[in-house]
Amino acid sequence: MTEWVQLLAPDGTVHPDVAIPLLDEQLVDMYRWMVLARLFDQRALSLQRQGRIGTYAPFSGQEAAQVGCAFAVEKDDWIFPTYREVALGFVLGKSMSTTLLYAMGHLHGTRSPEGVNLLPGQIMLATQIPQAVGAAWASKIRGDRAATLVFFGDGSTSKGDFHEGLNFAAVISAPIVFVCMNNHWAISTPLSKQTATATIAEKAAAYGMPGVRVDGNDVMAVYAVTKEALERARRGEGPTLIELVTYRYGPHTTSDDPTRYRDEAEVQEWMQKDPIQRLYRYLTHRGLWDEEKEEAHRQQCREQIQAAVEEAERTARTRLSEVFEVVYGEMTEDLVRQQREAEQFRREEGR
Ligand SMILES: Cc1ncc(C[n+]2csc(CCOP(=O)(O)OP(=O)(O)O)c2C)c(N)n1
Repeated sequence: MTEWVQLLAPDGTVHPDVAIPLLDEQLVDMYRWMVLARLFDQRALSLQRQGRIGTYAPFSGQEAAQVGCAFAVEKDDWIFPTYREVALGFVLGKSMSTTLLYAMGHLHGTRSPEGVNLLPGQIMLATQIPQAVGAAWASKIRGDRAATLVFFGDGSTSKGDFHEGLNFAAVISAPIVFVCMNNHWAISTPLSKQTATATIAEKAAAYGMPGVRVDGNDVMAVYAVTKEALERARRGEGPTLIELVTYRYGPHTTSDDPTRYRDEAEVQEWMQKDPIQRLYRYLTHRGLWDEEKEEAHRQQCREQIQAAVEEAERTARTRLSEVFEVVYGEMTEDLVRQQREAEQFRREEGR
C-alpha cells in the first residue's frame, strides 16, 4: 500500500477531475503563512548561530503539512504538537515572539494563545500520544464536539506509547486524529531502519482504524484529508491515522550536522517537491499571486519577524524562583523548600 492522496502536483498543476477543497482566498492565506513560516525558520536558525536563542528544531520543508492541518481544525479542538510544529502554532495564534521565548528557555514560551486548546510542543517523544487519547476520551465522555489532533514523527512510531495510544483510541472509538509527520529521518536514523513496513499508514489496520497516506508537501491534500478525519471523529466514527509524507531540509536541531548521515542529493531531490514553490506555481498560474505581491509580502514578513525578535529580546528573563511558582496554583511545602534551596545555591555560587 504505497499509494497516497495528492491533489496539487509538484509542478503546481491540479488534475482537472479534482474538486479543490478550499476557496481561492484560503489558498492565498495558506501561502502567506507558509512563506512567513519559512522566513521565520531561517531567521531562528541564524539567531541560534549568533547565540541569541537556545537549541532550535528547524521545520523548513514541512510547512504544507503543518499549515494544512492548522486550517482543518475547529475552535474547540485539542491540539498536541511536537517541538517541530512551529508553523502550525502560528496559524493557531501562537505569536512569533512567544515561540522565540520558548527557544530562549523562558517560561512564557510554552503559553497557549488565549482561548485555543494548543498544548506546548512535546519533547519527550510520543508521550503526547496517550495524553491526547485521554483528552479525546474526555471529550467523548462530556459529549462535546471537540476532536483531538496529535502530532508525532516517524521515529516516534517505534515507541510503546504509539501502540498503546492507537490501540486504546480505537477500542473506545475516541474522537482523535493521529498525524505522523514522516520526514524520513529521526535525527540520524532513516525510515528504513525505523520500521519494516512499507508505510506508516498501513499500521492503522492492526488497530482497526483507517490509515491514509498523503503527500505532505501538498497543502490541499493535507487539508482535505485532515478535515475529513476530524469530521469523522466528530461524527463519533472513531480515530484515523494520517501519514504525511514530507522532508526536513535542515538539521534535526541546531545541535546536529546532517551531512554526516545523509546525502545532499537526497535533500536536493526533495527540494524539487517543495511545498511553497508548488503553491506559488498554482497561485501565479491562476492569477491569484504575482512577483509584486510576493516581494511586498516578504518585506512585511521580515518586518514582523524583526518586531518579534525585538519583543522577545526585550522580555525579562525567567527568574529561577518562577520555575517553582508556576507548578501549582498554590505552592506545596516541598516546592517552597526547593525554591529556598535553589535560591541559596544561586547565592553561594554567585550567579
Ligand atoms: C523519549 C525520548 N527518547 C529520545 C529522545 C531524543 N530525541 C529527540 S528527537 C529524536 C528523534 C525524533 O524523530 P521523529 O519522531 O521522527 O521526529 P522528528 O524529530 O523527525 O520530527 C530523538 C531520538 C527524546 N526526546 N525523547
